[in-house]
Amino acid sequence: MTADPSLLVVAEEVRSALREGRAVVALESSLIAQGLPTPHNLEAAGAAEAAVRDEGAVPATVALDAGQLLVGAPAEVIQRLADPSATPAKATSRDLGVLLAAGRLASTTVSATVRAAHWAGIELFATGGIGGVHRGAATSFDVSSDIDELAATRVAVVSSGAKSILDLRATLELLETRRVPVIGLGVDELPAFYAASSGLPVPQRVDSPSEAAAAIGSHFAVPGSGGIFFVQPPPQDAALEADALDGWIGDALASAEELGIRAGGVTPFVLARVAEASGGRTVAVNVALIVNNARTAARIAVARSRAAAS
Ligand code: PSU
Ligand code: MN
Repeated sequence: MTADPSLLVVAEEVRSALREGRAVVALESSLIAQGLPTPHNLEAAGAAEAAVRDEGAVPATVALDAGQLLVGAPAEVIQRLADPSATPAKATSRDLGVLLAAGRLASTTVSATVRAAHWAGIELFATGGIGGVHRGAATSFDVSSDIDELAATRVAVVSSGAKSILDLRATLELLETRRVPVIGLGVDELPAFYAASSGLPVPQRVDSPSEAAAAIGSHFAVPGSGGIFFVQPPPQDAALEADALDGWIGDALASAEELGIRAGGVTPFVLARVAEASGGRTVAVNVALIVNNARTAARIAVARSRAAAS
């Protein structure tokens, strides 16, 4: 694929890794700009990149600035994204073109990051949790564009499932409808983002990075395949109990409704409310799972580059 050099800017380190067939992991930036409060957002961004490097892969955090889609955004851009006073926009894949034209500073959600990763030639991508079907979506029609982007775009996503502020059962059903494989990493159950278990079984499971890499290879080899979605629970020592979470999430969703929060505003609002209500406990687990997912994605990317080289 030829990249338009005026729009897509892939960092030199990322470009040479891709050219040499070395492991690269794309990271999103909406969790920095909209998902986590300061200073935890910048900490999480740095720790996720460090975890990827630790495993021998190259991180590529994605963002938009000054009319360029940056794959491997420099530290200075990540710092501005983490600063609420810079008021970065939140880009989903539909917004990329318009925000590039406007020259805006913007973070990228899962959907935009998946699109950017694919454009740059990156196969692995790590996030906290994808967006999905919101509770009450039957009337609000609020379904994250993450699902359709995953269905369409050949990128492997490593996550802790979908954020538990959502309707997880409906999200799993929609992923099935959209032909996105959902694969547990050493687990048979969909995690509930902040909590380890949702009670919902996942259809497939693998037990090592090399098994995950093999699944990615075969999935991508089947004509017409889009993305592939891996899930793992948050680290055990960080996970929260489902009971307390239900209350915080219910209250946050009710406030969002009362205040008339809509569209792209919903997820950041609800995440901020549960963070407040939990006294920061949801933030701690969110950071821990982001870093853990980045590490796992890097291990899979390394296994994938080894398999390609042999
Ligand atoms: N994971 C996190 N925190 C986040 C997100 C993911 O730990 O804030 C972001 C992702 O960028 C995801 C977005 O794509 O939330 C979903 O937003 P929406 O529901 O508006 O599509
Ligand atoms: Mn939405």
